[in-house]
Amino acid sequence: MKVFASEHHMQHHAFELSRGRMIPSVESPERAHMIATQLEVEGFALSDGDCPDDDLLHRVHTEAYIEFLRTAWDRWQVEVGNAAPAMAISWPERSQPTRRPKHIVGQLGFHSFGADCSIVAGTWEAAFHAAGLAQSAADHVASGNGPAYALCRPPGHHATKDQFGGYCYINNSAIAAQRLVDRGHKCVAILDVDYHHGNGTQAIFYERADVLTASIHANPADEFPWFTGYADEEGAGAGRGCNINLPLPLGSGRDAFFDALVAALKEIETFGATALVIALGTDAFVDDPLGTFQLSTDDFFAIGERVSMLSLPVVSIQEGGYANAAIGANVSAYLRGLVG
Ligand code: SP5
Ligand code: ZN
Repeated sequence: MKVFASEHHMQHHAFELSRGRMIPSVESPERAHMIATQLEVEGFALSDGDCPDDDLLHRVHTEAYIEFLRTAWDRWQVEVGNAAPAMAISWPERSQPTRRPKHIVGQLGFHSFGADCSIVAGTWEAAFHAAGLAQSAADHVASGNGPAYALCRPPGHHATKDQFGGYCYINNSAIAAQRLVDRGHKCVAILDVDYHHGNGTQAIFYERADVLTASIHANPADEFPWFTGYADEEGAGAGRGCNINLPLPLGSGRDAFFDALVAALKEIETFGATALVIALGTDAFVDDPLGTFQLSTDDFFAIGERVSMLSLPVVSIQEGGYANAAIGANVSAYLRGLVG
C-alpha cells in the first residue's frame, strides 16, 4: 500500500457556522496528523505527491471556480481585511436563472452552498496539494504499482464543479477518477462510504457513462447535505443508470451498512469497472461527533476486505471522519483489510 500525504494541509484551519455560532471547524488539522502518525507507527511510509495538473483540475472543475479559489483570500483581504474567514452571506435563489457577480462577496455565494465552510489564508494551498495527492495516488495505481491511499485534507466529495461546501473545495475523489480515465480506464467506479452523501461527486459525473458513482450515507431527509442523496437519483442523459444512492436511516449499524456495501459492490462489478476509487470517510464510526451510524474499527477492516474481493486496482481517498482519537486506527484498519 502506497501512502501519499503532505504537510501543506496544516495551513488550512477554517471556521464554520454551527447552530448560529462561528466555531473552529470540526474538520481540523489534527485529523490528518492523527492519521499520519498512526500509519507511520504501523510501518507505512508516507510519500509527498506532485502538484496537480491544471488540465486535470479543469476537467473536474470550471476554470472560473479554480481561479476563484486561488485568489479568494487575497481578494477578501482587499475588500474586508482583518484576517476574518471568507464566507458567504447570500446565495442565489433557485426560481430563476442567476448570474455570476463580479464582487468577491457575491462570488463567495455563487461558488459555495453552505456556511459550514470558509476560506482562510492557507485554504488554497491545502486544497491544491490535497488534489495533488489524489492525482499521485491515481498515477501510482494506473501504472500498475498496486493500491494507493491519499491522505487528502481538506476532503473533497461535497465539492461540485464550481461550488465549495461541507468542508470540501476541490473534489479529490473526482480528481482521482478522472485521472484513471485519462490514463486509459474506460469504466471507473467511485464508491463513497463517508457518512454523508457525496453530492459533489454525484453532480460532477451525473451525465457521464464512463464513471459510475455510488454512495452509502445517512438519509438526506435528516442529515447534511440535505438536498440530494435519494435512491431515485439515477443519473441523467448518457449517465442514466450510472449513479447509485444507498441512503440508510440515522443510527444504522453494521448489518444495514454491509448490506448496502455488498449491493454497491455488485453494481460496480456489473458496470464493468476496471478501476475503483474509494471515497473513504470514517464518520460512519460509532463515536463520530457528526455521525449517527454504529460502525466499529473492525468494521472498517471488513470494508477493506470486502472491497479487495473485487480484485480491482483501488485508489483510496480520505474524506470525512471526526472522531480524532480513533481516526488513525479506523483508516489503518481499512487499509489493512484492503491489502489482506
Ligand atoms: C467531508 C464531510 O464529512 N463533510 C461533512 C460536512 C458536515 N457539515 C455540517 C456539520 C454541522 C455540524 N456542526 C458541528 C457541531 C459541533 N459540535
Ligand atoms: Zn462526512
